[in-house]
Amino acid sequence: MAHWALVTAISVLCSCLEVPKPPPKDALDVKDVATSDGVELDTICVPSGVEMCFDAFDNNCNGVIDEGCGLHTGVLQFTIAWQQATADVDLNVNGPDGDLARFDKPNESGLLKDRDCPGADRQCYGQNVENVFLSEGRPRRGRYRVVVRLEELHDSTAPIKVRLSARIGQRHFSSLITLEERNDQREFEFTL
Ligand SMILES: [Ca+2]
Ligand SMILES: [Ca+2]
Repeated sequence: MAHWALVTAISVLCSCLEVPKPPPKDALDVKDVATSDGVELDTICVPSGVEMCFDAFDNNCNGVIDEGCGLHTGVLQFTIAWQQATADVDLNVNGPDGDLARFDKPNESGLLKDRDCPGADRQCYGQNVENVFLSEGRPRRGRYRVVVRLEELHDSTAPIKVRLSARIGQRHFSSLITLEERNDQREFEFTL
């Protein structure tokens, strides 16, 4: 009995002295970034105040874009915003498997899209934001291709200025791009 009591006491002691595991190595190391010619990409977030909604910018630099605004977020997040109410700009994000993030269900990479603006019935009310985020699973390594494209001007006047921000783990990327005419697009590639 004394032996078992001793074993129990040791195991309790050991559980109390358990050394915490070191934090996992950052699996979201960004190995490479590429953009269309002439596109500037900021990689340092400079706080400008409290978070503002629907500007696709991490104003408070907490690593999350437009939080508290009804958008979904995740350790991967790609967001665009533009001012002209009727212009139709699309955010197309392909995961490492080459599959496009859609609305109905997560793609092979776990990416999901949660807004389509301006929307058929103008349901975005002039607050034009599109957002793609990691909805399930761990981020897959590989190349994420992000395309921002001016689909239709409708009665808006070109050029259309679009803010793109991306959150990749702890990394921040942001770019203000100018789409000059219908079908004009800019591309970004983030390789994890
Ligand atoms: Ca934020
Ligand atoms: Ca914001």
